[in-house]
Formats: sequence, C-alpha cells, structure tokens
Amino acid sequence: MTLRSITMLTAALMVAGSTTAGTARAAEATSTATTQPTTTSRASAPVTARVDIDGDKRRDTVRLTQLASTRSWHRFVLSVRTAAGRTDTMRIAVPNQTSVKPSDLWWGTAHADGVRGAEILLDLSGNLGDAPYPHMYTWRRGRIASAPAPEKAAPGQQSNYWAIIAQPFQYSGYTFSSRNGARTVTWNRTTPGATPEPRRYSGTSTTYRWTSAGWRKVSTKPLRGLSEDSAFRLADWHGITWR
Ligand SMILES: [Ca+2]
Repeated sequence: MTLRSITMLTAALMVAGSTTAGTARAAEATSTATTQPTTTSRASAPVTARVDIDGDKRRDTVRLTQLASTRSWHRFVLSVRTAAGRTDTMRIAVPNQTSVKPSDLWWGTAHADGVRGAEILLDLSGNLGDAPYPHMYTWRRGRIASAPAPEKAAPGQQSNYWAIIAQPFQYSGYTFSSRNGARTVTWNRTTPGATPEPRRYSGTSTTYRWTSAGWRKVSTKPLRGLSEDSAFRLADWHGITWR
C-alpha cells in the first residue's frame, strides 16, 4: 500500500463509514471485555491472515480481534496460533477518537527482518487522516514481540514505530533489500531547507544490517538537494510488500 493509496483509501473509508455503519459486520465481543464503561457493546469483525510467522515454512494463523472499547481507548488483541500449535496474544490499544475496527489497523504481513517468518504491521492511527502510525510485530522465542525500527533499535530507545512520514515538513521511509545473504534496510529521512520555491530537501540515508543482535548501523550518507517529489518518493516502504 502506498501513501497515496492510503490517502485515497482513508477518504473512501470515511465515506463508507458514514453510510454503511449500520450494516457493518459485527462479531460478538470476546470474553475478555472488562468492567470499564464501554462506548460500544459489540466489537467489529476480526482480521485473519494465514502466513508463516514462526519460520517453519508452515502457515500460521494471525488474527486481530477487537474488544469492547472504553471512553478513552479502542482495545484489540493480536493473536498468533502456529501450525505447531503454539499460541500467544498481545494487547493493542489506540486512543478512542473516532470509530475504528480491526481492518482499519491491519496493514499486512511481510518478511522484513533477517529472521525467517513474516512480520506483522499495524497502523495504530486506525488509518484515519494522512499520518500513518505503523507499528511492527514479530515472533521471538515462541511469543509475539515488538519489532523495533532500526533507528530505535538501541537499548533504551527501542520503539516499534516505523517512521513512514510524508509531510512537507518531513519525509521518511524505508528501503529493504537482501544482499549476499544479509538483510538490510535503509532509512531515508529528509527535511526542507529554508529557501522556498523550489524548496529543496536534505537529510540522511542510513543503512542497517540484520545481525543476531538485531539491526546494526553500517553506514550513513547525506542526502542533499532533493526536490519535494524525490523526497516524497523515499517516504514509503520500498523493497517490501505488505499484504
Ligand atoms: Ca509457521
């Protein structure tokens, strides 16, 4: 999914949400609903994907299920059941600013890092507005785990927010590749210079290689003099297809 298609999809969802809310499929809320005040009594339909998560080449079941919302939070459960029978779950919460359902958070799965098995990407903005808030999850030692962004992989600053940003004040995106058996990702980030028309963007292109200890920086080079179109093109996922 590209940023442009996200914007178009968001517009379509907002239209659809205003016209089809009454016919939206609903599933029974799970038994883990809490006693807190709720704004919805029933949760929306879960998203389910069949993909190899644990790397044993057998397809596993990934599911994002919605729990009852509170006044402040929409609450979800990400679950994985492997072909081998192992199950784990992780709670996900997003601010309750407007109605969202699992399909609004679901971005897709893809092989991102250097460990066999797919990663899971959720947009914790709920696919609303033009600022995605992608968070990545993976499978480690039999459990669902956060997959930190490479620039936040150092202990103490780990965050599984991946900075996909396409705003005039900042463009940021990631390019994945596999070279000589090593998985790499390059984080490109630019900001505008002070001179208007034509505005030029500069920043850094930092490449990380996957190691047994996670992403490790291997090089940084400057980006200079980019047109806004060029900066925009970097502000997406490249070399990887979330589906
Ligand atoms: Ca599997």
